[in-house]
Amino acid sequence: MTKSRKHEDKSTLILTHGDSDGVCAGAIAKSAYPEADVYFTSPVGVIDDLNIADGYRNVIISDIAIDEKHCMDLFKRLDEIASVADLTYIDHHPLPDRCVTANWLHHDRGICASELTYKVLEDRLSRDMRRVAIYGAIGDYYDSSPSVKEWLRDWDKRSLFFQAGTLIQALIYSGRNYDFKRKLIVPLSHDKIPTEIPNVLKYAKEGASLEEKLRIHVKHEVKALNNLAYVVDPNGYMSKSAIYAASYGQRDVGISAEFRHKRNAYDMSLRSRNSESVDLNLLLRRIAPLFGGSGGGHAAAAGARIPKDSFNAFLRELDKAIGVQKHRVAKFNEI
Ligand SMILES: [Mn+2]
Repeated sequence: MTKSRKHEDKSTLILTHGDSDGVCAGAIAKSAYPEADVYFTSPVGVIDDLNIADGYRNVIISDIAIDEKHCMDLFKRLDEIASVADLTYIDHHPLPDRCVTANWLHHDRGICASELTYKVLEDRLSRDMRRVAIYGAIGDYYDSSPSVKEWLRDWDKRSLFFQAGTLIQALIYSGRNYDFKRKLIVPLSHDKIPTEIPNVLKYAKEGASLEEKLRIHVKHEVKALNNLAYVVDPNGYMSKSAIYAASYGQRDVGISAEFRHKRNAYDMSLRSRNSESVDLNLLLRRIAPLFGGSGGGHAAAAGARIPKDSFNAFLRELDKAIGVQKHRVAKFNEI
């Protein structure tokens, strides 16, 4: 009995993203299926990584955006898997227009992957795992959803924010250290508080001190156009640099750009502090291709890659388009 049960549990595979929302979503899924194998993947890597799904009877994928370029191939592969196994694909990133819906797809743009994973697997979960979902929500800036606000009332939010901030800072510091992330999933799936998990406090402290150096660097190096502020080669966390570029440049949109020699292009992280008026995903999907690049993501947080020679022209065009978008929303609100 025990043996066959174990065999049944062994047949679950979880593929998730390596950021804090992805790790929390993975831990929640692991809590629902304790014997599951957990691997980290990415929007670009997921098709190849799905090769390991062969032989599993239950496959859960969380927080992996469906990439525009590969969405048809990915859907085909996922349909194949769904025909021989139970497939649950949980995501909250914008879907490419060409994507049709499927019965294995659980999609909601309004909440983070951790909250959605908790909701999809709720029958198998302890109610306390809501706390892990809240960590993920804070990590992805999705903590003002109705459920997260309600769930927060069950906790002392000062203690919870301390745990969430510590976990998120440690995960950002750990970068591509997937060994650390894999080891973290197990205690997190048991709802162990992050400060009790090995190395979490140490990494969080290192991360905080690096971030402080970066903040001061961005403060001195930031440049501003009319609607956006940017910093080039901040040599540190890209997303945090973008946040500090917006705050010290005093603009709605902050950008950090890093030159990639291999690609002769700039990789960018963008943040909008006014995502109701300025939707970065919409802007980038339209403008980046005009400059031979690509881009997209969320309304408030996005990424882009632009060839070196078009970088300055791209920034000016984006700056102009942000102004137009803001103006339109302001006009609409007047009516
Ligand atoms: Mn996410």
